[in-house]
Amino acid sequence: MVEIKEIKKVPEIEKASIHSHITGLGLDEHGKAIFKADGMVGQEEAREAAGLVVQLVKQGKMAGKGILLVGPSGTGKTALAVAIAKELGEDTPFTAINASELYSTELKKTEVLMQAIRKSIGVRVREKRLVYEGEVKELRIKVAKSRLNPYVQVPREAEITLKTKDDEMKLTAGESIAEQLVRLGVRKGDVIWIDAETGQVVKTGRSKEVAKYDIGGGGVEVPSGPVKKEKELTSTFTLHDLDLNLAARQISFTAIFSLFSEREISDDIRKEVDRLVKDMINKGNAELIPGVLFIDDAHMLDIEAFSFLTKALESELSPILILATNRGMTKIRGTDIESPHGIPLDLLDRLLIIPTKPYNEKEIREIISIRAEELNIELDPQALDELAKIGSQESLRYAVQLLEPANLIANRNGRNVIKPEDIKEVYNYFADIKRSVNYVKEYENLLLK
Ligand code: CUU
Repeated sequence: MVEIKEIKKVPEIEKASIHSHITGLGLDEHGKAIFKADGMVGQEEAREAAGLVVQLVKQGKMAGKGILLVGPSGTGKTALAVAIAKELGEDTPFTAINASELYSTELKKTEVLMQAIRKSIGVRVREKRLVYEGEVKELRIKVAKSRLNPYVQVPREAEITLKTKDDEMKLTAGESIAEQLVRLGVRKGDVIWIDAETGQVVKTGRSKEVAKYDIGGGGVEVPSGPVKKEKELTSTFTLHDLDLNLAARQISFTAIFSLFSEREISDDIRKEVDRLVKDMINKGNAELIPGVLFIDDAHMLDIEAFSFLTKALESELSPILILATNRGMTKIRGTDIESPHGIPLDLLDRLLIIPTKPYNEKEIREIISIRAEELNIELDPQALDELAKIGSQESLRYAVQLLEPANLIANRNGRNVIKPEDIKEVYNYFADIKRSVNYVKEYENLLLK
């Protein structure tokens, strides 16, 4: 039986996204916004402006420039940034951070920014790899209880019988391959490739998952097994993935490292990765994909962060920078200087500003209905009206947030369709910001004692 060597990937915690319904800007062939398309609703002018930005990016005319989205909270600033990334292509990296994240970690703020920038630059690699190829004839995943949560079972080991052209081959593989097989939903009859060096699994056929390419490859023994062949694989990584991979190699405590992924990456590692990537590009084996870095609440950035970003915009390796804010004139953090949106003028000069406007009830109704569909939640039309009203009186985000608890209540009442009374019930359970502030005011004397 062949043992596959494997390299553990640094785990990423997938955030359940409230923007998962957005697949693009929803523009027609003349760049005009369709009222409801690609998961986007209304906000026509901003979407059309964003469409122009996408065109400029594609023509290489956004170098050294960025975008500033200005508008009240819940007016789709994040949604627009997501849509721009989607328009730029399927594997365009998208990173969203809140400016306050810079100040809430052990890491230096410029390090947080640097990591965010490198997460937003993709490298598409084409490479000939030695792979095991075959149709899955039998697959057994052994599971164990998770250490973190004993009620959850996690894949521990996999035994795969691959039917190859003229043979059958049994492979045993450890945890990370077992995990990948589960994640890719590999079933009997699928054709898969397993990288003979890194143990990364690629499934072909039903899903078009990309391969994971492992940089360097140094020190990994290729097991001598039967059917191995050379295959050209394309995979996309971010520069940050490659930094982490190389860093993990160097300390060679991959497992321990993965527990502490919040870690400073040395300049040496970044330089080495840049060198490797440039080398691959020169050889025609890789290309860069500039992605989108979205920074929300940009007025919370301080003067140092702004100068770091201004410099980053000028460098040859820069993502598309999209800042967002809901502030007008305010002090630039770390100074006594007032500036529009709290952003220094030299950076403002490089930003194209796109305003976003509050939604009307009809638009809110459509957005809520798209979210409900995305979450597989059914609302009766009156409940949707009720929620749209709440959305326009309180806030869109509050209304969207009520969907899941309202669904729970409907289920408890033996229904799988949300009725207006369920909406009323959750509305009473959970306060919107206005009511919670009033509540505190009302009981100020008691609460502050
Ligand atoms: N079409 N869905 C939309 C949408 C539109 C917003 O977080 P968010 O982007 O607002 P901001 O960053 O300005 O605070 O919007 C809140 C939610 C999440 C988003 O995907 C959805 O509403 N949304 N505008 C479809 N035009």
